[in-house]
Amino acid sequence: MNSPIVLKIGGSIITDKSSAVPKALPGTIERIAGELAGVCNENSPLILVHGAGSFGHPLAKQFKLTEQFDTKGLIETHRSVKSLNAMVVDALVSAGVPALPVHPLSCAMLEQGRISDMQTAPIHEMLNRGLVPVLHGDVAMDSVWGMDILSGDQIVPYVARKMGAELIGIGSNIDGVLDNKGQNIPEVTPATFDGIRKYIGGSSHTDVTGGMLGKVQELVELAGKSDISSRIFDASAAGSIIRFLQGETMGTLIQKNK
Ligand code: IP8
Repeated sequence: MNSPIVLKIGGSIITDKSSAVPKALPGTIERIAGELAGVCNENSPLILVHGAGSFGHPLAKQFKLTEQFDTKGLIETHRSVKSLNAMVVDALVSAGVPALPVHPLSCAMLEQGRISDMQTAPIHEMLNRGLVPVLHGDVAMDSVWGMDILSGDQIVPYVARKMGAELIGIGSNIDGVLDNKGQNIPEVTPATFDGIRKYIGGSSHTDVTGGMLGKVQELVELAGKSDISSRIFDASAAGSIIRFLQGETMGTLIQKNK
């Protein structure tokens, strides 16, 4: 099997993140499914991860899920993100992509908010069989805290390492990492990260998992301890996902020190 690509589509792309109640953007979900249908084949294995957007963050905030265990909050938030995942998987299957849902709640264990164990054998076998596993930001059980939020931003580097991926794509609603003048920074390495972290913001909407800074931090850490590069790009424009998968230089590349 060729090395898989792990692609995360942000919740800000597939949902209206400014909404306090779950609001999907079906047209965008269909557009992305169509783009993936055009480029997916058994020679280029793909693992898809999507964010929770307005299906997860407002509920997580309402039930204070980053601070406390809450049975109703746990159940309602999982049901909500699962319904978004079903929309994404349904759109992919309708477009001809052999996609299957993988719910992190059911296969990952956390210890103080970090993944301590994740059952990835089914994902591996799906890839072997030409299927596209679709994971998502979720709630998960935690051996110390009982539960916590598991961001897709943490799932992506974990799965990339376990599955031997060499490339990660993060489709966001902005053009990668921007400096204090709003200009794109084409490349970030562990060595340059400290100098630019002050420019990197959180999210403009309700986001319990750290926005852009949270993403970049995860990916810089990964680049520091592996050969895995990540590209953060603007996935809101039509054709952007195809261009990323075809290897176009866009957004910000995060890679190890030169
Ligand atoms: O949108 C967050 O996942 P993310 C998951 O990938 C929840 O950070 C439940 C808010």
